[in-house]
Amino acid sequence: MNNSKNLLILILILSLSSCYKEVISPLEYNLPEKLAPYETFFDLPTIQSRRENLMNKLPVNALVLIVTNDTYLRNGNVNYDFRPTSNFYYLTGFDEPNAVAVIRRNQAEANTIEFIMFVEERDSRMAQWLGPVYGPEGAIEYFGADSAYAFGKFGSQIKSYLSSGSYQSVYTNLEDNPSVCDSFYNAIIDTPAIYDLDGLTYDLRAIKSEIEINALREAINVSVQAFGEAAKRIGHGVYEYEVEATFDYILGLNGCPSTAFPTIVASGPNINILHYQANQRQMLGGELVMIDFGAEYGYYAADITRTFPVNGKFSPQQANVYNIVLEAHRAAIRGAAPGVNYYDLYAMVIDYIVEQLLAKGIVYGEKSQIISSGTYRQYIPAGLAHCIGLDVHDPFPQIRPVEKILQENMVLAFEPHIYLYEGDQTVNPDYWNISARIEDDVLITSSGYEVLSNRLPNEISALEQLMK
Ligand SMILES: [Mn+2]
Repeated sequence: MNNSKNLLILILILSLSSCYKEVISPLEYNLPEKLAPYETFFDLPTIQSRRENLMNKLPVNALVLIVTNDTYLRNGNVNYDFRPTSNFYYLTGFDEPNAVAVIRRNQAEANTIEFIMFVEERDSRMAQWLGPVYGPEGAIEYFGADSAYAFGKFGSQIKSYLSSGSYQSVYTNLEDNPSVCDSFYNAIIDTPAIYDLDGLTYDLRAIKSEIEINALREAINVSVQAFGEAAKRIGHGVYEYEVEATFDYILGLNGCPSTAFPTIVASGPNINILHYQANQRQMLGGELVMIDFGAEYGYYAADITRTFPVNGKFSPQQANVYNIVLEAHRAAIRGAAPGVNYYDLYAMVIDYIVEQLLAKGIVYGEKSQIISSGTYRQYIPAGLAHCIGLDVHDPFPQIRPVEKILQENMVLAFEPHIYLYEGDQTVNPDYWNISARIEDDVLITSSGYEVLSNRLPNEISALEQLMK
């Protein structure tokens, strides 16, 4: 379907251009070739070992079929920027659309793994308009494919793999790409047993390799630098989007093509919208502004939040709330180490925050009642931490209902917070719209933790200094 979409675009382009009256023929001049994957992000042995680790979890007669994102229309002839599906990228390192990969055990020798790719063919006319692609040749040369075919051959090939009778089960994320899903079901004769691939891949992705940790460090360092610039931009009368623009500028200067998620610059009452992203409001002195930003580097996501006073100085009430969050943040990170249950840290943070909110007269009520009834969720609506990686909310394996165990080489964003909504009768009105979140990115090490974003301060005096 994508091939036909591209062909339609090509025909449209050719029909609009008076130069081409003849049948499409190869170009008679040279175009740049696509460069090899940039080695900072791409390590073939690492990616091959991921495929081996996956196949070791599966029965011998399993076939893995993994698809990547489709391209999506934005408007007119313009598509949204393509970004590969994280699981596909993790197992292939390949970042073009219109691609499918098959991983299976060799029928003759079950201990060897066969990796087959279906990718867009090299086509000089398409390359003239859209740039070069790797093609099946590049899939073999750079990505370690044992064999590679044109994307359009996927249907006939998968039909032959499955009708051979050697592969009884298919592990797949087909639903991530509806057009490939359609061509799969149109091609096959008997439907095999289909299993979800995502869960298996998530378990592997939770523990980061050195190359992944380095990509995260880079994304975090760029984000820290951007926070430093953005902090100086904040002030009375400044629009939220001006602060967002500072982030985008620093990110672009550092070779990050995108943020990892839409930047949140939430001032005044907007602070209480957890994933606010309109960023259109003019901020006023005396308010707080909560900023949640993360650069994406080599497809790895940073995720950092700071809360600033718009006029550069926290009021006593703002400082009260902020310092409760800061203490909770420090205590949670101090408790992070391999073998620790995430839910134990979360319970500790809830207990501390509720106790402090009551002790300082910020909310009304009784501690055990607020906790046991779940009322605390008014003030602490989100979780304490999540993993980061190829996705900003990366997989964090759930062992049992209340058991998520920290392990060495996991990377987590810790983000304790307090939200105090305007009109909430359980909250002292002096504190309405005084909300705060502090988020830092933390590597779990063999003996404890390393705060990867620690070059960005989070205590009040240092934040105020940063804004000058
Ligand atoms: Mn986060």
